Formats: sequence, structure tokens, C-alpha cells
Amino acid sequence: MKIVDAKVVVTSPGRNFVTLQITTDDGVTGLGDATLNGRELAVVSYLRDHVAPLLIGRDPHRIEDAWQYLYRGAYWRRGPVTMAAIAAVDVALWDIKAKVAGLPLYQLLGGASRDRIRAYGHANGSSLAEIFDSVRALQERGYQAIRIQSGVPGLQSVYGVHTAPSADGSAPDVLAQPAVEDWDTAAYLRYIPRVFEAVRNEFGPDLPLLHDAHHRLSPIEAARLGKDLEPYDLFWLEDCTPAEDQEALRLVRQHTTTPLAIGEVFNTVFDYQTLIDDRLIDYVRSAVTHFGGVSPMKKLFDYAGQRGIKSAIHGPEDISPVGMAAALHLDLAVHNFGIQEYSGHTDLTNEVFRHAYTFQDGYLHPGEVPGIGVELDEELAAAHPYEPGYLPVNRLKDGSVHDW
Ligand code: EZ4
Ligand code: CO
Repeated sequence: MKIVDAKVVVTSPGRNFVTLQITTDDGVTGLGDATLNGRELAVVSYLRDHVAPLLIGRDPHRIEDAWQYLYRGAYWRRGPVTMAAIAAVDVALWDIKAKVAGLPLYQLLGGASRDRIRAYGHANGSSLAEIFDSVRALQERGYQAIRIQSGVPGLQSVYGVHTAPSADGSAPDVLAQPAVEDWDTAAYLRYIPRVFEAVRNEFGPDLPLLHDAHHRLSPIEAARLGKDLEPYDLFWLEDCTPAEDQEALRLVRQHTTTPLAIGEVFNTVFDYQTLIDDRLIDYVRSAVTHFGGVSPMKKLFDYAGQRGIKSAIHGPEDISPVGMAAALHLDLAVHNFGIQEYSGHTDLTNEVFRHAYTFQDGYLHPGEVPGIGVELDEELAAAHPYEPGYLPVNRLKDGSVHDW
């Protein structure tokens, strides 16, 4: 078998998605997600200009060789653009291999280790009443684990808190110019424990609750938040400190028993080396889409599992259904699965990317269709072309930029 075509499709059915479609001389196609929110076209160029020409004529079955060729062969390694591009190739080749085998991808990853995949959803609100309503709405959709993001008194707009809900219950956080949000760590640290106290009182001790600090705290601030949240028994505190600094988590770890999760902006195993070796975290949060694909994610989970650390693949709206499907095949197969983030997509997105995976009673399943189980509707994709978009930026009260 030979690769005869590698096409990059950019579509914006509400938000931008970048998809690689590889075709073989037998007419088999494979899809890979390469969406890098707010920097999409950099990956498009990397794939179109630098990767696609290298794929033509290759044997699609040699997935590991293609991965090593693109990773080591470029000389310039790592980084989100490179690793999103490599991820799309890796997943598209796994899709092809599984289709040729006539098996859903999870069967090639060792088969199912579980029957279904527990998901968590995103609740949010600018008041406690709004948060409670949002939790109830998720429970009605079946969710059995819920992330809570709250507005903070005195702040105009805070990460994860949406004012204008759209079809899937979220609001676009992507604008043509970066929105400027405000931030005050002291106000946040004072307020968030009160939110979790209220949510626990309202919903009882059994509901798993999560929270994302989105890389905004210093180590000592994160340590304080972790301690203050201990009475409310969080499933995890996510991304508490800026992700570049693995040593920061050591200080947090020394002070709190609140479980820690990190990794959505990581792109290789080297970002985790200290964190895993020294057991500084409980969950690895990378996305198949940003970490070089299914192949390195499987290796990451096997490595993390040796330290009792579990998987928790990143699954926001800006991971396309292609990236989500790839994640679900891994989730079903790996033994040390923890939880899967899942917000769902708009109806239009689900039409552009028709998928076999399902969500029911709070649990996901990748389905039994050979490959990853996603079909791209190219005509509908073309009807919704790329729209420039940025994530917001954060500024403190004195006007200086803070982590968003
Ligand atoms: O802000 O994917 O846990 N989920 C997250 C996401 C990220 C977006 C950035 O593109 O933190 O909502
Ligand atoms: Co996050």
C-alpha cells in the first residue's frame, strides 16, 4: 500500500478545525485532527508545505517509522505546531490501519479494558444560582462528574464562565481580536473555596467535582488553594501553575492532598519527566491532537501507569470530533484510564464530522466502526470556511499581562 494524497481541510462550523485526510492507492482514507486553537494556520502550513510532500509514496502501515521520521527527521523538535501536525499524521495512519484490519482502533491498542468511558462536563456561572442550574442541566444530560468554573466578584469575565450560551451550552471563546479579560488572584483565592462549599452542600458528597485554575497561580498560591479545597473532596485541581515549570508542582504537592492534574498544553513526554518520575501529579491531561497522536499517548500512559498516575485526555470543544474519537479508542484500551473531558460539539460540527462515538448516561463509547469511526463531509466543511480567531488574553488591574 502507498499513500497517494494528503489533504488539509480547514473548516469553521462555529469554530475552526484543521483536519488531515490521507488517502492510499487502494482508496482507503484516514483522518487526523491538527486543530491548534487560535494558531490554526501555522499547523496548516506545516502540514501542507512541509509534511504532505514527505508522505506521498510512503507505506501507510509503517506508523512508528513515519512518526520517528517526522519527529527526529525535522531536526527541530517538539512544540505545539510540530506536534499537532505529527499527531494528525499518526491518527490518520492508525485510522487507515484499523480500517484495513476491519477493526475499531481500540482493538489494535490491546482491546477494551473497560466497557464504557466516564466523562466529565463543564458547569459554570457567575453566581451560585447560575452554577447550580448549570450543574443540574448537566446532570439531566447524564453527566456523573462535573467541572465547576465560577465568576469572581469584582471581575468582569473569567475563564470557563460563559455569558451567552450557544447550541451546545457553551459560548465561543474565540474572537477576531483577542478579548481582554481581567484577573485578580487574591479575589479568586478568597472566593473559590466558598463556591465549592456551596456546591457540596447543594449536591452532596458523592458527585465528583473538578476545577481548572488554568495556569494562573504561583506555587504557593496553588498550595493554598489545594489546602482550602480539601474539605470539599475534589476529584482534581487542574493546571494550577504555569505549565512550563515542573518544579512548581513539587511545592504544591508538599502542601496538599487535593489530587493534581496537568498537561493540556504539553506536547511531549519530556514535559512530564519530573512530574511522573517524582509522582508530583495524579492525572496526565494531554490531548491526542497536541501530543503527537495515539502512538506517543499510549507510551505516555504506560509510563504514567508505572507510578500509579492515570489518564485524563483533554477534550474541550476545540478538539475536533476526529481528535475526540482517537482519544476514546485510547480511553477504552488503556488500563490506567482516569476520566475523559467531554463537552460535546454543536449539531453542525457533528454533521461535518459524522462520528460513531456515543454519549449516554454520563459515559462515552467509541463505537464499533472500523478505524476511528469518523467521516468528514467535505462539501459541508467547504461551506464553512476558516474564520480568523484568537483566544482571550488576561490583564491584571495595573494593566500587565497575566496567564490566561
Ligand atoms: O482553555 O482548550 O480543560 N480545558 C481547558 C480548555 C482550554 C482550551 C484552549 O483552547 O482548559 O477549555
Ligand atoms: Co484545562
